[in-house]
Amino acid sequence: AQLIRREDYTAPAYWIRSVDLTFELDPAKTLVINRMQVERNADQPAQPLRLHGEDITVTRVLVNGDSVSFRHEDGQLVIDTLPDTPFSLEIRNICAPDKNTKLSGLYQSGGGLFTQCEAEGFRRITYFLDRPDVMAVYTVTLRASKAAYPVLLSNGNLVEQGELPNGKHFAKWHDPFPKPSYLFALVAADLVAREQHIRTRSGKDHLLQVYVRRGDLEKTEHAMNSLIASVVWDEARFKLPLDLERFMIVAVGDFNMGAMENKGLNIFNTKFVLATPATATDVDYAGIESVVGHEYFHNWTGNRITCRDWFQLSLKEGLTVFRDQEFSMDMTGSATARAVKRIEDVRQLRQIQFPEDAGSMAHPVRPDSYVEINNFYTATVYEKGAEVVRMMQTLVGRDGFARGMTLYFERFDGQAVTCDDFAQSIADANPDSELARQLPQFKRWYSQAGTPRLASRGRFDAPTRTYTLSLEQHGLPSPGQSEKEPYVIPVAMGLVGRDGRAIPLQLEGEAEASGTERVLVLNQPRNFYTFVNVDVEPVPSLLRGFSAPVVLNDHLADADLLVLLQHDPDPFNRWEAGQRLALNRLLAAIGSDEPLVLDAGFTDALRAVLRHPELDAAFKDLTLTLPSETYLAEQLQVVDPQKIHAARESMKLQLAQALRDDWAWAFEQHQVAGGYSPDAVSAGKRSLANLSLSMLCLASAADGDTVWPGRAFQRFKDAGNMTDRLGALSALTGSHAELAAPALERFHALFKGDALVIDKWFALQATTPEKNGLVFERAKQLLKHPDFSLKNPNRARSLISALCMNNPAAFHRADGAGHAFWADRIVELDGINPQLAARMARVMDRWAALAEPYRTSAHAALQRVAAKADLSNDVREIIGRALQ
Ligand code: B3K
Ligand code: ZN
Repeated sequence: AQLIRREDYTAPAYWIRSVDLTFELDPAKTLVINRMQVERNADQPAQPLRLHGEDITVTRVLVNGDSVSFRHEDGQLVIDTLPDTPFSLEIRNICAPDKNTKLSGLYQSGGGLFTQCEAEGFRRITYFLDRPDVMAVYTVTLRASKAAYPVLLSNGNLVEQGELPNGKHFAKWHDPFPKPSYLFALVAADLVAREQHIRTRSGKDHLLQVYVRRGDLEKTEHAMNSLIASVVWDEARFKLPLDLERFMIVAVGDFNMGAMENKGLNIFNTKFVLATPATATDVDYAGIESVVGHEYFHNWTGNRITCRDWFQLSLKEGLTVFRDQEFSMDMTGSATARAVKRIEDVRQLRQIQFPEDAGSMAHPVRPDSYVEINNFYTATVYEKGAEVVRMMQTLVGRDGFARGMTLYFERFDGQAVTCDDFAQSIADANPDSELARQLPQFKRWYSQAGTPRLASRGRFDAPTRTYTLSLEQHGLPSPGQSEKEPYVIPVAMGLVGRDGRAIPLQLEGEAEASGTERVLVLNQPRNFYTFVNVDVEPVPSLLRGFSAPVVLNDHLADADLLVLLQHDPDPFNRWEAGQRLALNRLLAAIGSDEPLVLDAGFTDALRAVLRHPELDAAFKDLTLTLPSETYLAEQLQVVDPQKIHAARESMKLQLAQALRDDWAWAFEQHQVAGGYSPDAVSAGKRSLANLSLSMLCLASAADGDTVWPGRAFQRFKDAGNMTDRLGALSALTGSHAELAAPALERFHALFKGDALVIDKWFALQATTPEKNGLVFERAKQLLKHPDFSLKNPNRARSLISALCMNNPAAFHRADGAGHAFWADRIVELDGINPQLAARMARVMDRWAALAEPYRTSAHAALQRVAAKADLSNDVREIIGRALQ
């Protein structure tokens, strides 16, 4: 395993201008004929041509029609003697899709053949310069049995199709846009398509298709609607039109991640395509909309302009996540629903990216080195990368950002570029902005790892009627980076009076007050801001909308937080104040041996939110949901998962009991009548009703009352949609009700054969709040369930990741059995699918912060995995970093 460094980048020694691929498709033995037009890169010294190749067998190599000698070196195919002028290179090779359990390259799923090439899967199909800065025009001919593979797809436009002898047929595709090999795709399978013709603003007609297995067609309506909405949105918001006559989405049941943006032929995990009200939850519907959007938006941010090298991954991923977040927000149609989406995104960031930034895999948004690039498709590259783009938008404004995007496409369309190129475009289009003035310093967000800490102190001076705010930042050390330079941090803020009034803002030196909210741009280790004409001591509301990905300590007392919870005009900070009140109490309980006893001040405040006549149901749901165990762990130097769990469960129960009548009221008030619609308002009502039901079942369990579990069971049976059915089921499992077991059994019987729903069945059981170790025992039994398989990534995740990642108290056991279970699964899975195994191995990133005895057993488990001789590079890199 070799460490690849960003600073070692050199341009390729050869360019491949065009590729003509012919596939004789067969699961056991697929023949690939690869004809390339190649030329030397005149800017590089003359040298042999080294082509990537992995798990494939070459049968012949021709240069300008003549066979040439070649050799293998470091897993590459090397040709030493080549003409100086452009030449044609033909390579024939063989691959075996039915043996490909890694699901990278060409593989089999459900009887069909599919590809996944990002990041380095194309080399598992044929020999190539498999790097994103080599862009070629592809022509692809697929030949296969017509009965087994009636549908033959590749990128671009269909130019020819027809019959062949022996029951075979063929299809020829041409993609006019030069692209890197990671965007190549082919599909050969027995599929059907939902089709939709659309006309874009320029008057051009386009064909949209969503391909699924026979029988799944009625589950594609939402995906198609999401695709149409994506096309319309990108054209309206960024003036980026659909550039292909045909745009296809194909769903596949075995897939390593969510979806893939192959040019014109997106390949999706079925999870992000298939939905009916009876089988998919509101969260699934929202996920489909956002992933369909994400992949579609990649067509410009990723495909038209791609990455020069994989260190620049956030160039396309951070930007495209930002775009899909904006899309989802714009789709909600209301200001509060936008805020709810923002809260959800920030929760996700804190839940996954913050721990990543604090653990063994911490890396900058633009990493400096990697062993296995697949290990760097991380929350840092994606979600923190999106926050960096969002900060740019905050600094230049929405219109300024749109101008920057336009300039970016003017400069770089059709090229493979860097994060610097992007940031420079946004700055150059806004020369008078704070971003342009401070660009080199701002770019530390790309180069420094770790979540910056921001501390604020306010001082009110009554005689001078001034309020002085000090903002202080510092970065924590991360692997390979002990010192951090100050960042440019946009801090959106306002001052709130204790009566709830938003105070007009006037900084010292300004002629008059203007507005009640502004963005302070912190760029020193410490900056001071003095507001004048302030009559009474205000409560500062800082980092509104989470304007920067930092951990803020504002030193606010409970009384201040209560003011913000009641009055902050910024819904994000209003939610945050509620979370902070809960967090303070939980952390106090975890740090002491006293049992947690909830005070009336807190429960009354939450009751007021729950009963509030104007707040949205979705907002109430988020505010009344306690901070997760993972987020709590993030606040602690030494993490005791059992103590965290006990404290949080205790608070949940007390909240359930204290607000009992209010939960009952909320449950009744938030029933959604009529047919199912996944819109934000209905979804918000359902989530609040389901939370209420869970709380009511919890309270009932504590005092032996069976009315609410009975109602939950009834609702589970009668539910008209999956959101309510699963909500009721989880109210039963979450309260360890006796009715949980029969309900689970019934659920399984009802949905037997629907893989995505059975995934939910596994995941629900694996994430049930632990009680007496029984949840872990059940998860272990489920390993032996006939429906369980490690080979299907969704299924493996639904049990293993659900338990190890999303159920800390079931996983971190005093007897170490959870850690041993993890080690066994990683070793087992590594032999099948290293990429997936490496992803699951990440649950140990933060093992060193665990309290004893968890720390010792985690360490032992890591060492057991490390001791395995033939570990993949993927898993070895993760484990190696954890043990460093
Ligand atoms: N670009 C792909 C991710 C590929 C992951 C390879 N290990 C999906 C996406 O981000 O849209
Ligand atoms: Zn992406």
